[in-house]
Amino acid sequence: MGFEISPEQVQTYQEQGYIIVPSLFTEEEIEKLYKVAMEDQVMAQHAYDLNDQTGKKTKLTLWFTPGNDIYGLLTRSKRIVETVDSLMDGDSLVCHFHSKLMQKQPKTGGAWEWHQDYGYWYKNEFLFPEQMCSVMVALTEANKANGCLQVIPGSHKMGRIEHGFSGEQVGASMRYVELALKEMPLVYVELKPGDTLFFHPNILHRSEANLSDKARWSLISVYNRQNNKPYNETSTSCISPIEMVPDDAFMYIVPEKITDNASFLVKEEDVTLKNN
Ligand SMILES: O=C(O)CCC(=O)C(=O)O
Repeated sequence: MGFEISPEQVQTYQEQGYIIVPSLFTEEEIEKLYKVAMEDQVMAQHAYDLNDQTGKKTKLTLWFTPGNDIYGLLTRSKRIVETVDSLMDGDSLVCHFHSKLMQKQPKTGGAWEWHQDYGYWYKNEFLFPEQMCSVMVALTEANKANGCLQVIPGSHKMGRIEHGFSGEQVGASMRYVELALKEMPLVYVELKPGDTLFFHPNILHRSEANLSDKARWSLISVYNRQNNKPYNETSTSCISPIEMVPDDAFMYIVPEKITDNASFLVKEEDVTLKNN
């Protein structure tokens, strides 16, 4: 155990807008997390459906404050916090904006339209996207058949693209997505459980519906620097420094159950999810 990002990986992130760290979490760790997540009544109570344009639904639960529960121990783990610290611009302390448990169910799990995460967070009035980073930990296998993430490597260098509403989601201007695809490839991010994707707020990405008979679950956490204060966000988690925990805390600490102290997002009816 123990992971330290290499200078080559930092350079790849800067050039491509993402890196995949294979097996950042062990099979045993992921089995433990996935089992808790599947049986977690609190997660289920706070889950909501996000409709894609065809009415297919992605189930997700979003919260702001990472605690001593199993999810918090993962998002606060040294191997993730130090990695995002190396990838993000700036030097103020690393904070946690929010985490989402993404539950893309077999046959019904919906698509995500092309977007940049900063297409959402711009609306929260964060000023410095380079001081933010998203991390996706695969809890199940993610592949083409079950609607894995697709990215356009290098597209983060285009800067922020205009976004409009796309059903209940925010979608990037398709004109710019089409132009991006003339210049850059489309890559399917296939992951094994425990593989972890670090991606830039301006990389264009999407996913297709899960038409397979296998679920695709992942945990996506977003990090921010303390000095990158949003001017349109009520949660203060994104400017509250993370209390980092050692990598093995995840296995040796008996985690608490997640509670309402995590500050779950409640989906407002008819309002596109500004926090994505
Ligand atoms: O996991 C997915 O299918 C898409 C998630 C995504 O695009 C996001 O959270 O920004």
